[in-house]
Amino acid sequence: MRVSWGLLAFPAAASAIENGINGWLRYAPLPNNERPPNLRLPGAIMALSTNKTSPVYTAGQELQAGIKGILNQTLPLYHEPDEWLGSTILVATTGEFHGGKPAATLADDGYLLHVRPGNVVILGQTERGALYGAFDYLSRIAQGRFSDADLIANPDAPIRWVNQWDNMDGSIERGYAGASIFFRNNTIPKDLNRVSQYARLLASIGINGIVVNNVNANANLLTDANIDGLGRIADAMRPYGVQIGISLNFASPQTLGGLSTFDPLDRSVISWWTDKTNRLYRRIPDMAGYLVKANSEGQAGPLTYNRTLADGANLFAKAVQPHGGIVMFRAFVYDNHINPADLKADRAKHAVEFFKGLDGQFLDNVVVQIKYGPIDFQVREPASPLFANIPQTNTAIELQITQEYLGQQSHLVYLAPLWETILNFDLRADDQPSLVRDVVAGHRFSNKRGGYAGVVNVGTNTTWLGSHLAMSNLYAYGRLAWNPNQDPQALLEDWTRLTFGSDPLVLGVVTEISMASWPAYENYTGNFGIQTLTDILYTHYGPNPASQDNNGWGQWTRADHNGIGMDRTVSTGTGFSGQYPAEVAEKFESIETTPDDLLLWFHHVNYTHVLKSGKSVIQHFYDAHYAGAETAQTFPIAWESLRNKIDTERFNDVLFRLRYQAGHSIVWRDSICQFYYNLSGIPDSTGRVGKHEYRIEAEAMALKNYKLTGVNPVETASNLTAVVLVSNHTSGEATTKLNFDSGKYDVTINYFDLIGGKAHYKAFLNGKLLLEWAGDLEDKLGHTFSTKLDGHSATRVTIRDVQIQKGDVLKITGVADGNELAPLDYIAVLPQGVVD
Ligand code: GCW
Repeated sequence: MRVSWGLLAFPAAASAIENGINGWLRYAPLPNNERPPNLRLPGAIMALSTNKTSPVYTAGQELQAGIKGILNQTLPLYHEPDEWLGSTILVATTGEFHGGKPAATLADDGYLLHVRPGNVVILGQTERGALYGAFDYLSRIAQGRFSDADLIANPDAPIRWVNQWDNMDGSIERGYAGASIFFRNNTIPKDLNRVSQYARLLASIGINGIVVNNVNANANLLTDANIDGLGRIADAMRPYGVQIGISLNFASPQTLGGLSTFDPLDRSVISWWTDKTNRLYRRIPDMAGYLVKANSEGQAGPLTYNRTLADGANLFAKAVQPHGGIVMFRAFVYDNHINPADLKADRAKHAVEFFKGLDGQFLDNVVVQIKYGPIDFQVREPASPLFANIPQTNTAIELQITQEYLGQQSHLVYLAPLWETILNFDLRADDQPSLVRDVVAGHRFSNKRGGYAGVVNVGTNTTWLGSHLAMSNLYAYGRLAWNPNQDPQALLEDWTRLTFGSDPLVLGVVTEISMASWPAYENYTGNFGIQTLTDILYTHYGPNPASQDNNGWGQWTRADHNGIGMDRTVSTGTGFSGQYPAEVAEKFESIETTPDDLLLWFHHVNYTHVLKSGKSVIQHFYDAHYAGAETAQTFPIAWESLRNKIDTERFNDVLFRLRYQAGHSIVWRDSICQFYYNLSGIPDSTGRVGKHEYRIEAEAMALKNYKLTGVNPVETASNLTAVVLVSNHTSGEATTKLNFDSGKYDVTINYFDLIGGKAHYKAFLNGKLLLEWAGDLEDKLGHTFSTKLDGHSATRVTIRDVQIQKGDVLKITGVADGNELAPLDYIAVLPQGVVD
């Protein structure tokens, strides 16, 4: 009898401190009051597979560990039917259970769950389906849901992948949580424990594939040694049913193979790729396939040889076809040297221009992977019209879990509501309902393949994404890819219960701040579809609205003294709106029928243009920025109400980030408002912009060893000026008298925190130390923003509840470190309840 009582190394290895490593799979003990009094669990777990790499085998171990963690009951685990004749939690494939026959009601990867007291049956159509069923059952009991269940769950789409933008040197493009778990020093590390743990998280939300390296791919991935390393990655993920794929560099036959060409129709190139593919499949027989970024942002591609993008995709499709693999071919193809003076030029049009004519030319194991919007993961975009333009082609939607343009995990932005607006966007192809989610699942145009690709970019940080709260995005992504019909708030609540427990207060606060976060971020960054207004020429993080225009990247806003927005109409603009099917095109063609939230995406209007709300565009811009920043101020306060309800480690980490976000939202608000005020000359009708009655500018303080400096862009410093120490081996002081009525205030100090130094600061009131801190956000937030004084590095600390008498003296001392000259911008002395 092979009975196993052992617990797996990491599931439910309830870590002493909550460092995030188990994500939502903590299997934390369920409080007594959430357990049914007469809970009758079956006597054993029966996982019908003896193959240790089978997800069914994994499901057995996971059930055992989960039940132990959640309910503190150790059930024996068996793998063969005759080993135990009592009541069971049975987990198996339908084939194994029904003597080789799959169940007619189940799709690939689908599962059936039958729960009764003392009897649980979990059947998967595939081995991984069985594991998904086990995770579903565990999720129920972890959330205290013990009711009987009879359900069949089928995935909406077959492709539910994640992409990692990991480089072989161990860095991650647009990753904000440390180094790669897949690569180090141009090779694959020996210890792949984190890779298995990642696969476990992915499997628990129904993800069945992962592309492990950056789309800006390195040809050296294909050396024999690295192919073996990829094999080890696949081995680590296989027990969780997560198949690996890789990104290819189109020029590899030349750069790695030494051929004179990488022409996709050249015989030697075809056989080079065929050989590489065969080697890969020899080591990884279940490899999912390839992902290709070609002729985009400097990447090589077939256009170099006057071959079509379809020729390029089909080259790989033929190579993987005998192995059952697929090719995800990215539609992110555009010219990044377009002429801003050309009023017809429009990057948003490029994907359709490149791909529409190729419809029907892709082999059937090619899937065109399309970013959700026509530009690039912006805070608000219409759905890409390409979804409606290539009906004979398999498509997948590309979403970003990593928050490249959306606060880089240093701002809380719960993204599922954004994804929902895109997935529910009705393209009205042929005047028929054509929701994006039905297109990518293959339902709308009867395509066989299709689905979802989410750019995740987890790193070595124990929180995976760099922030505990950001994990709700990964969780929701997987669940939506499985079934896009689910409510983002319900998904968030599931995640919260699994991550923090079922305390209604905790649930309430996490739900409230997360659901408010995307609208707030949109409000304090860029409104009406103008894009996020991040610095697109540098790190895509802080404000720099001018960076969007007058360059070849094509993320233009066309803002000038009089107006703002891209005219993308057919009648007077770039013609982009005409890429949508007629009904949608017509709606966006006219200002009257374009929804306000996409107004500036489709139209150029004067700042004085009056919206449906009765407000002018510029006044709405000002108001939205104030409202968004005000909402962000409530996040840390709401979170603080959970002190003692959440373990200290996660409580403090989240609190630090939410306070940081509240401060940076003010930087955003002021920079954007100031920028458009400078440009338009139209004042805020309520007089807030540029006037700050509670602020004292650093340049107006008595300065010792400090000098005035400008910042770039200018609007990212209050009053357009900051101060820095006179040299990098010195310290200095900024002192001011506080002429505010006596009372209790929150004192904020706005400064800049740069890469390249950790300056030291102290704030004193009448000589008494109030706060001491360092410019070390790079450690505290886990990633670095900028080497300069700008909208990325601008930040603030807040000292709460300071008792101030009129005439008190506030002094800040700064000690330089490295390149960080202890920069200061201003202080604000805020009466209780006042948002600066
Ligand atoms: O938005 C741009 C990102 C690049 C990324 C590219 C892409 C991986 O800034 O970092 O490259 O999109 O999606 O290919």
